[in-house]
Amino acid sequence: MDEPRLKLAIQKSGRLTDPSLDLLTRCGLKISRGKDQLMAYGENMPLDVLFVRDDDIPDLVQEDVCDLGLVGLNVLEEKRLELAARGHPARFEQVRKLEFGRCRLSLAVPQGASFEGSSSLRGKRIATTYPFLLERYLRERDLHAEIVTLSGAVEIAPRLGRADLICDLVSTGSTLQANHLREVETVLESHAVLIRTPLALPPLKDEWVERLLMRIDGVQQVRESKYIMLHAPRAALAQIRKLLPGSETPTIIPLEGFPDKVAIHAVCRETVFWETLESLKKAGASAVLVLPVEKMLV
Ligand code: PRT
Ligand code: ZN
Repeated sequence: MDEPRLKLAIQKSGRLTDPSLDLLTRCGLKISRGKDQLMAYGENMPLDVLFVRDDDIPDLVQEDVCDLGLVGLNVLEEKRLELAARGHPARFEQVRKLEFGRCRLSLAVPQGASFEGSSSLRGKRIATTYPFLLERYLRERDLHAEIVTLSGAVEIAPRLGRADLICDLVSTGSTLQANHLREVETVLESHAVLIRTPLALPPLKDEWVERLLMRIDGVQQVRESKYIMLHAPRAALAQIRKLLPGSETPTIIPLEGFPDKVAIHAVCRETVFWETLESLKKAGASAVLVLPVEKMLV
């Protein structure tokens, strides 16, 4: 019998596509994908990738067409609230928070318009493509406002007279600025997430989900990590250990012929800045080497 294959949905073409493919490649997946193909076959794992619109990803897991999906938290939470409003429980679970696709769903008012906290929203018309997230935000604050649901181009709604303010995704803020809008409140902090079906999977599929999760953890851990090697006077050991960013248990090695000195090897899980190296040197460190970490399994 053929080995059962996992199906993972990712965005076909958009902001999440490249970082999603990059994550999968770093996890060791090799896929063959023809141009415009909707599905790619995993050559070295029993995992196939489906390329779809991001809005369809939660539905594909919900309907058990896919076992896994990579999608923005904004899309996921909007879908969860929409399902709840229709009396359906969500059939997807968030299993990992990912380090890409960062943005925020924010309220923004026309520059020059006054805004004194969320009570200023009372009775206003707010344009958005996220009506359920906005409705929850207003309900939690006991505010009544009119939600104008649009399918796109939200940022021009105030200028067209369709709304008083907007609720839209922001990353750098340049789109708001170009449209003379001012960000005033955050409704949701978002990032990409990995979701899976809550249904039990056959053992072989389950095993591959676990392996994929472990690899994703490894990939995310090494991103900032560096391997640092240096020589230090024994007397400065305590001080130098304190200077190593995000390192728990460095390896201390005696140096042949130098009883007063040791070599220190450590994995630093935070960025190692030039300032850190300068402080290490001041504390007596020499022969400092900082190396990238390619893979990590803890
Ligand atoms: O075709 P499909 O439906 O798949 O794509 P899409 O057009 O719906 O999505 P896409 O590719 O624009 O975004 C996919 C996901 O990326 C979103 O659901 C978010 O989770 C995440 N993301 C991260 C963003 C942004 N940053 C972002 N800046 N999604 C959209 N934007 C838009 C925003 O709507 C606004 O128009 O970019 C503009 C603002 O950007 P700044 O940098 O000017 O603030
Ligand atoms: Zn979309």
